[in-house]
Amino acid sequence: MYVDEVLKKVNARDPDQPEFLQAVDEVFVSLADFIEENPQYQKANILERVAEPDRTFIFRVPWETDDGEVMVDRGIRVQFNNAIGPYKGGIRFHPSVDLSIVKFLGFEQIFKNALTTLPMGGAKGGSDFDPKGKSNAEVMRFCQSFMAELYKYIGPDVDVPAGDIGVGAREIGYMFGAYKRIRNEFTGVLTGKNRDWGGSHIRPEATGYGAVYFADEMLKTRGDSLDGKVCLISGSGNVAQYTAEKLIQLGAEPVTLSDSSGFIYDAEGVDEDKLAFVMELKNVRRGRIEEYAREFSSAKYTATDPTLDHNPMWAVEAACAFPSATQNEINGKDAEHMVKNGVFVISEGANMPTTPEGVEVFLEAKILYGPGKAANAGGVSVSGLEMSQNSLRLFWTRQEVDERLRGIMAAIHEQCMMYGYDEKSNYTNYVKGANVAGFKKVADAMLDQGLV
Ligand code: NDP
Ligand code: 2IT
Repeated sequence: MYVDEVLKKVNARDPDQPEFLQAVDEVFVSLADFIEENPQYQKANILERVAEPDRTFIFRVPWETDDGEVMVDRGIRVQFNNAIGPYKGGIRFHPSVDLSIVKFLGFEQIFKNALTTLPMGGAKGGSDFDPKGKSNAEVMRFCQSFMAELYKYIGPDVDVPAGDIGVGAREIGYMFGAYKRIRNEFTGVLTGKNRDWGGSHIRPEATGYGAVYFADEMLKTRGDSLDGKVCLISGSGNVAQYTAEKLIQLGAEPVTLSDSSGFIYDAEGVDEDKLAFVMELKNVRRGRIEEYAREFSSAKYTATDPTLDHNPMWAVEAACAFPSATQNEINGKDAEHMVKNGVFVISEGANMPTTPEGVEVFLEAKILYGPGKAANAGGVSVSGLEMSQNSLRLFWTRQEVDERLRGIMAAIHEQCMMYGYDEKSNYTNYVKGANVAGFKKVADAMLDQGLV
């Protein structure tokens, strides 16, 4: 079969890129029926073309520590596909970043961006630089060195990066300053900028808010709502924080948060005041989530145990889960624990947080499972709205952007239903729905534009 043949070729070409191959496999397998029913895609060999990036840049990033030590990190930008708009996607700074990670994220971004209804192609970038424990001056020097090379490949109509793990407002500020100086132009070349100098209202909140709006849309199909629901959240960074904020506003009760060292379980729930503590802890002092349990006696901290074959956080009794840390943080065993302990709504704030075995468990249990490329598309959507505002040279109000974000998440949900709903079983497979809807838009654009 065509899908299997292409998968074999992609696997043979990059056998050392497990995350990338995992992402491609998930998308292609769920496209199999659609491709068979629509032979025009096979005829133009769209699958093989869409799995190969337009181009990849890998570059050296030298910088100096405060002590004068010379460091060398690696920078990567993968421009994957620009069939429906300029390349768009975040930049990740984390020691685990390599070509496989950036390609998996860039590949996902193609279809995610297509779902947003906005004109954006797919890209991703990053570095194995670890911002943890670095001074502001060190982070600034790194960002300036990173941009001294990246500026050659990006531009407001070419490729517009943004944040991801380890890249927030601070890093975007330093990178924007460096780009502006080198190019002597003030343009919307990056999104996630501070609002005083070109950023959009709601961009910091967008991924978390969007993931909650998506969960709300899924619940509505069962005549249910988030009100009163106990929720698990992993991570404690940008996405986790604003997921918690919106959940609290909607009357739900987040009970967990985590970082790479461990997780907290707060039986009384994370409320507004406790969340303010987390934001100060993580965004200003850049401390560890363990401190939460020292501050609030209602909470218990559990350190990460690498010898376990599961994460006990996912075994906490709850109705909803918002994985918001990193890829493959939920394995098959975790997924089984979740389903057994009451979780029936999963809205993925992170990119590919569930392993293929875990996804299988969720789909078989026929619960409301919203995969990352649909559920976390709110972030890049408001990035798209930031680009629009930059082009218009004006700012929309907070309320206007939030309404647009709500509308976009509802539109994404509708697209998932269109291609994922099965009348016979009365069940929506959001994985299939998101993949087919995102793919169709990109593939049709590729057909229109010829063999390029
Ligand atoms: P942040 O850097 O703000 O926060 C990341 C959080 O996840 C931290 O709590 C971090 O803990 C934890 N984490 C990161 N890597 C690991 C790891 N290998 N193991 C365990 N925990 C880890 O990033 P974001 O909140 O922006 O991103 C979180 C997820 O959401 C990512 O998957 C990202 O790709 C995705 N995403 C982000 C968007 C955005 O707009 N920012 C948009 C769409 C998706 P620690 O501090 O210990 O590392
Ligand atoms: O994974 C993602 O969608 C992001 N990190 C946000 C990308 C963006 O361009 O806003």
